[in-house]
Amino acid sequence: VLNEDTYPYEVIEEIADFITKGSGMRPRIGIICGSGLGSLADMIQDPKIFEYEKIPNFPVSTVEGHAGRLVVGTLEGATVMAMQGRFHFYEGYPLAKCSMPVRVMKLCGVEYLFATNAAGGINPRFAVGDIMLMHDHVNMLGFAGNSPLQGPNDPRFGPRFPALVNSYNKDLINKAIEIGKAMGIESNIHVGVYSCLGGPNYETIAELKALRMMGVDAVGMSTVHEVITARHCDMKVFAFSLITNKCATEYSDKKDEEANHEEVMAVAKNRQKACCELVSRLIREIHMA
Ligand code: NOS
Repeated sequence: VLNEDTYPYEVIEEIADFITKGSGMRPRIGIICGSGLGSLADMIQDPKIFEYEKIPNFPVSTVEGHAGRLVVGTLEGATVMAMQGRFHFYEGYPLAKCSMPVRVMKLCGVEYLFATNAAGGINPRFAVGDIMLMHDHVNMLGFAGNSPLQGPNDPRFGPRFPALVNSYNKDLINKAIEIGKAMGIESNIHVGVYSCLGGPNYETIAELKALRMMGVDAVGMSTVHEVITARHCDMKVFAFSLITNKCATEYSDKKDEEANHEEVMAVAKNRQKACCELVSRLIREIHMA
């Protein structure tokens, strides 16, 4: 019987086999769709769909705006698998469980992880609807002694003490900047630092001020544990935040400065076309290279 919260190599292998056999594919690129960005997976051609509840030993996602299925197929000629619905710490799952699907991707053959998220903009230069290409992160959960890599290390995935400098692939960031120019949205594209908090509550003003002082540009409740897991097993990582709201870093009585999930979803819906184009063009470049 599987202990709910530990996923031995053999179990991950079983899940990966289920997906590669069921789809007849070994995908090369893995995509994680952020809140409201599920349409990234809708671009996939000849999709084979696996509902999370039908995948043996897979968690189910509980967040509004996340469908809860894996979509395997081709995009711009490349074989891809996309998670429509990710797992967050605030759902009550341990981090290792939240990022377990990244290991499934690895054993399915994935070399590149594309992680996307909706995030609050802390950098005052960011506007709602902008895209921030992640070039680094501050792992607040890690500061607090939590990591998806806690517990016994299985060297078949990676080393006990993985380095995380240069986690965000520079070539892919540069390519994405060029694509942004070609799309005519360069003024809406930034490069910055993301931080993940546990959630589900949004941040206080004092917390946002503190994050700003630490050099954080955008804040959310996801992605970092997935990136750590992906780097541990030596995947190339590309990640971006869609800025769905501006975080107030000064005290004010204005109600409209409070973050809320409806706004997050609405902005994501509005901007998903640009996000889809960025992702598909970048995948095309990887596939052609
Ligand atoms: N999200 C945010 N998380 C923290 N702070 C923010 O300002 C923010 N904006 C978007 C909640 O709406 C969902 O969207 C992200 C979080 O990751 C969360 O999953």
